[in-house]
Amino acid sequence: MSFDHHKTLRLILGDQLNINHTWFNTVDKSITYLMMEVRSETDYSRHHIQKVIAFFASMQQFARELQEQGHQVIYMFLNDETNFHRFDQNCLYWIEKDDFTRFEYQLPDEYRVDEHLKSFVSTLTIPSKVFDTEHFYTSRKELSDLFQPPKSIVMEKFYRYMRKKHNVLMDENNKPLNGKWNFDQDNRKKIPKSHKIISPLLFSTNLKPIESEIIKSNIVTIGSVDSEHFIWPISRAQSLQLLDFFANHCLQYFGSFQDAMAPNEWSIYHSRLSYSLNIKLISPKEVIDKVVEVYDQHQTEIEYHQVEGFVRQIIGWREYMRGIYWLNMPKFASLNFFNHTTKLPSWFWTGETKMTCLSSAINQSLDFAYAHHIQRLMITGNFALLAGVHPDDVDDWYLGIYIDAIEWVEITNTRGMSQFADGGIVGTKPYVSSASYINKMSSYCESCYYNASLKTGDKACPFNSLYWNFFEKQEERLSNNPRLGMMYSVWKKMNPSVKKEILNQAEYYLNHINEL
Ligand code: FAD
Ligand code: DLZ
Repeated sequence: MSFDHHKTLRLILGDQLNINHTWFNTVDKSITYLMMEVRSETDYSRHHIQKVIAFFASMQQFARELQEQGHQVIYMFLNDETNFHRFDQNCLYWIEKDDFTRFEYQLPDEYRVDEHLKSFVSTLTIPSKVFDTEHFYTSRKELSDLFQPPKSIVMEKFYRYMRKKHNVLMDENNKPLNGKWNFDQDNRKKIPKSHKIISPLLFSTNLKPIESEIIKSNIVTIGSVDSEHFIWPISRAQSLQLLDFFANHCLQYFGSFQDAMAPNEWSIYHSRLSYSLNIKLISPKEVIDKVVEVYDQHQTEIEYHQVEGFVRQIIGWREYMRGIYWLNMPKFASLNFFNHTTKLPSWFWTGETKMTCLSSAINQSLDFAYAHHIQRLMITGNFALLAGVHPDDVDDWYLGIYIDAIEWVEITNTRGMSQFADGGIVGTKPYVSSASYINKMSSYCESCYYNASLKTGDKACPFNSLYWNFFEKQEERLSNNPRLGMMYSVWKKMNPSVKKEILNQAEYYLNHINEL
């Protein structure tokens, strides 16, 4: 029997489902874990229905696993009578009701929630403590500490630092395997007509009861779901199964087809591990270790560039974006370098557009709460930037629609990498393209109403005129960018009457944006 009268309440957020956290190493009856389904989180953005279901299902499963291990858990369901639907008020309710003498929580990944909980604990009369989530390779400040001004923060340099520090794909002389850090030039293949893509591993969990609760509480969501056969992993066991499937079946093609796109192929060889990673059902180290292990065992079948390309996403881009987020929030969330003001076209919410690439990327996002990186960047993101959509609107769409969307990784990718609204914090130039890139990397254009090779006329692909229009309009802001010099010189050399026709075409499309 314990004579310690301390009673500790520990909050676990919906994206903190790390069963390997040291918190859970020992069962301690003086500690109670608190998890809650709350409207503050379901309503801060209009989320995809699959995202809300996935979060609740994963949280409920995690609570069950903790209880099975002997931990004490309070789980507040969405429609519980006593649920104040805010983290602070629910915590306070339990602290007062059950006489807790300490409050503890883990560092939230999102600035909004971080501020909320900091403010909450500052009002408490009992001691509180915050713990690391023990998930990421890097701390919140590691990236910014590494690149103190006047050094600029360059992803490639950070990536090399991470490879060395964590000894990933390094040889015995501490040099990168195969003599080079980055094999990106091998990773730009279109899918050959003869190539049959392996079907993705989909789960089939019955989550109908959770969907019913969400409907009952009138939460406004987007997209569709077959909740009796829910396809996303919602437990650690399923997440590990998906990792295993990726490493054994998809890794060998990952790099080659990383930038490829095709209608009706919604994930190609992408891992679809972002949801499991972001809610911490699995750790980035587990993913890296598994992938490197499978590569080591199958070096004759798996080319090196396939693996390097994947490793770069996890220890490079993912950790880099987290560092960028904590260095630049909250000001990052209001940056609008181009002063864009256009509203997002209405068909972003329905998929009803004649452009096959956009219709495919948006429809699959509505159907699966997922699009792979190059669709997010070079189809939907590219269009929104060329059309001059306000970054708030673009962020709102990305934050809601994807199963993996949590602000730290959504906003840095959307406002930063994709919309260049940060003026160059994340990338050195805007990611925009005309139809020729889309045609090169996909088979979308083959079945499109528009013609990828036309710049003007009824059938001209909108990406073409919008592309040149964007550069023309942004000349003051962009023409000094050394990476865009060649592009500006092509535009300047173009026949003035052709240029005028292109700009007129763009204006027509922008004026009829909802009808494209
Ligand atoms: P894979 O292609 O299999 O890559 C493996 C893993 O690498 C991913 O699971 C992810 O954890 C990581 N990764 C890859 N690219 C990035 C990147 N650019 N930044 C951070 N991590 C990366 N990712 C999110 O997790 N949440 C988001 O809300 C999100 N929003 C995005 C918005 C835009 C406009 C863009 C261009 C990208 C966004 N990304 C986001 C990054 C990337 O597109 C997704 O991580 C990826 O598509 C998830 O699918 P996957 O797991 O199959 O990835
Ligand atoms: C995304 C999400 C949703 C939809 N619902 C909940 C919830 O009801 N309870 C909860 O604890 N977390 C939820 N989340 C995840 C949080 O928004 C996330 O933990 C914060 O944004 C911190 O990153």
